[in-house]
Amino acid sequence: MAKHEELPIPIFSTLEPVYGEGSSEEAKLRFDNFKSKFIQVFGHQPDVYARSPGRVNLIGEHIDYEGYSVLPMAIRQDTIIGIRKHYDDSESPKLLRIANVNDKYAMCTYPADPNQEIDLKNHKWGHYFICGYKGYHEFAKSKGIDVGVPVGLDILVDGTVPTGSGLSSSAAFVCSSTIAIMAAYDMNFPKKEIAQLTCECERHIGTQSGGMDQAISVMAKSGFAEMIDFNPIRATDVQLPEAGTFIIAHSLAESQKAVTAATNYNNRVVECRLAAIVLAIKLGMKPKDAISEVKTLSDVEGLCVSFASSHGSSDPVVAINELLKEDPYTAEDIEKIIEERLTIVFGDSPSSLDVLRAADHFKLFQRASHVYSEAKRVFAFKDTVQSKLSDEEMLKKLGDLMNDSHHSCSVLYECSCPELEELVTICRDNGALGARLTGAGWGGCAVALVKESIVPQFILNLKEKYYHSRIEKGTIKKNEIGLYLFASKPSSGAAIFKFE
Ligand code: NG1
Ligand code: MG
Repeated sequence: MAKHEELPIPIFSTLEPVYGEGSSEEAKLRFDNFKSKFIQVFGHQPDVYARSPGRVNLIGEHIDYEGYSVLPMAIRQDTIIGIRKHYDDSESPKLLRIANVNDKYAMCTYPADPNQEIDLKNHKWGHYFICGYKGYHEFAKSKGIDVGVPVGLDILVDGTVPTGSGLSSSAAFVCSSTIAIMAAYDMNFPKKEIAQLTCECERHIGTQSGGMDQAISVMAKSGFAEMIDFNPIRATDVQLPEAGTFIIAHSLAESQKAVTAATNYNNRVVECRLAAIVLAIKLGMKPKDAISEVKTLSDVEGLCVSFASSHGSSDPVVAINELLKEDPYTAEDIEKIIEERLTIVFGDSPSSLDVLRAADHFKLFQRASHVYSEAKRVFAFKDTVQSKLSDEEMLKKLGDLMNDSHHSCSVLYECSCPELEELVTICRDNGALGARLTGAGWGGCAVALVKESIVPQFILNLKEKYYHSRIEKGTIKKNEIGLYLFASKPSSGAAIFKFE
């Protein structure tokens, strides 16, 4: 049998395989409304639909772009895209018209030219579709597939993943867009290729993302979390313990990664690259070679073996304790070590140059400590899940790893925020075995591991201790609470729907 990741995106003619027997009434209603809206806006039905889910990352934060494995699961919240090609297209210029089921998002219109530049200075919600559009055309070109002259497209979007929440609404949107475009052109490819492609697509928005979100959105399997490895992308099923439930709770602080990229997400990517280069040099590499060859902290791990002969350990955490200083580095400090100007090192990356302009120091020790220790926690988490420990012991150990991960994100990576700190503390005070921020951080959601038997009480307590005051202040409405606080089971990955 072909491996899961070698299979193409499944094509279904009914909703049940994705939304299940029980929840299919709700899903049917959603798709009926979706179709009516499509007809109302464009005067026709869509040719084809694609869906791709959001995800919650259980452990392994901010390490995917450093080449390390992560452990997310897909959630039921997703993005649906309906798409229709203009067959007899006399319209000029040819346009992509992107509408949303939610009136909050006004229709966006773009030229059908796949080579258009995305205007990153003026962020529009439709840009995420264009990421998929550009990316698909680049991919097709690289495979020698002739997509033909661009035609107009009508597109409708319905997303249920809360935005800016660390649950990857962006990847759900980019993946469903890319898959819808691909399906509109009657094409399909192995999931692992689509995971790689959609990751590259999302970079068009200006974040130097790793590939976790797209990989899980495309490759998820119902009932399993997945261990995602990179280079090449691979997914391994991880069966979670039944005695525990993962609760997702939104801090209600929105993290706008596309807007604040230079000061947070891309800043960390640049700091990790610098830490990797400096470490490689300290481990004996020539500065010139380090600059050209070392891209991520995982690239340096092999060099630590040489360090073992003098220091008795090849653990990169031990190496950085010896070789990097705890005080922040200035640009000049680093330039002295690497014997090159930073603007030259990052000359081919405009978004990194933005980071260099915005930053006056770089915390290389702290960022590298986080990445190397977090990478180990992912394997410890997977080993614990697969161990023979009793339920009690297993959940306790998983909870401890989640707490350690949060501590590292908060103190070493500095990607938490006061609201997340408050929320994580409340989770732990109310019986969570572990709780941590999930996704990029700086706002968004926490994920808590809770014993199955206390789930209802835990949710009640969180409502009272975190959300009540926010309802009183008018931050959210009482009837919206279920959007921000819910238990989550691992859901299935991307799918195409073609109804008769
Ligand atoms: P969120 O903020 O949940 O979309 C981001 C990155 C991931 C990963 C996490 C941190 C994008 C699309 N996703 O996730 O690749 O690096 O942060 O672990 O930028
Ligand atoms: Mg995102």
